[in-house]
Amino acid sequence: MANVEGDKTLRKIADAFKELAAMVNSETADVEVAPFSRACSFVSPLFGCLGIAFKFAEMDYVAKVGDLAEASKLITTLNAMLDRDIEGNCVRKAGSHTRNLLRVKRGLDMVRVLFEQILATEGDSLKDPASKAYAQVFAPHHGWAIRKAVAAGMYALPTKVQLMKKLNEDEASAIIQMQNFVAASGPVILYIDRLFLSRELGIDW
Ligand code: 1PW
Repeated sequence: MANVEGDKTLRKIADAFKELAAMVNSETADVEVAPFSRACSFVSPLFGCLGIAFKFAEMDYVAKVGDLAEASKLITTLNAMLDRDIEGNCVRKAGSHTRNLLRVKRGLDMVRVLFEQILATEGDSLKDPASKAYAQVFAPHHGWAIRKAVAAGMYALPTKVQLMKKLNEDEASAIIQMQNFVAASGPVILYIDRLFLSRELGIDW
């Protein structure tokens, strides 16, 4: 199955997060919802490339990024978005922007760890890299049924070579873009964690 988004998925992801990282690293960091949700939307096709078993992960991620894109029409910054939910007393409510942001952040973190693991792992199988990324980022927050479904899905992952083909990447350029995303997403993820922690909202729910 060809990647309908064309041949620039990894580059688009890496470039968008480099820009976000530059905003985060600037002294006056007040990241806006629109560029954030836009950057996150570039990650969606990647989930789609990980096999039919991750269709649910993709659907959940796409819906939550879509909610943030909607929010960006009314609310300018991520800071303001959290403050509004605090005022509305709905931070942890299902479907709140703040709760969706926390889920989307985990999706980004999982891709970050997945790329780190792919870069560090020999061989063609994605099972170990994906299992480690899931175990580190999502498993602590998922119940037994979802963990079992994800474990089953690990057997339906494409191989590394198949993934490269779907992304229309050769290995050399894919390695560079994955390294770029790992480097750029780190500060962005930390920035989001700090949005929560500075308001004592916690990030483990
Ligand atoms: C790279 C290998 C692929 C591993 C992908 C693993 C991701 C698994 C995510 C599965 C999510 C689908 C099931 C939905 C779970 C929701 O209950 C949960 N969402 C997440 C992202 O954890 C919580 O969403 P909620 O209750 O705030 O709407």
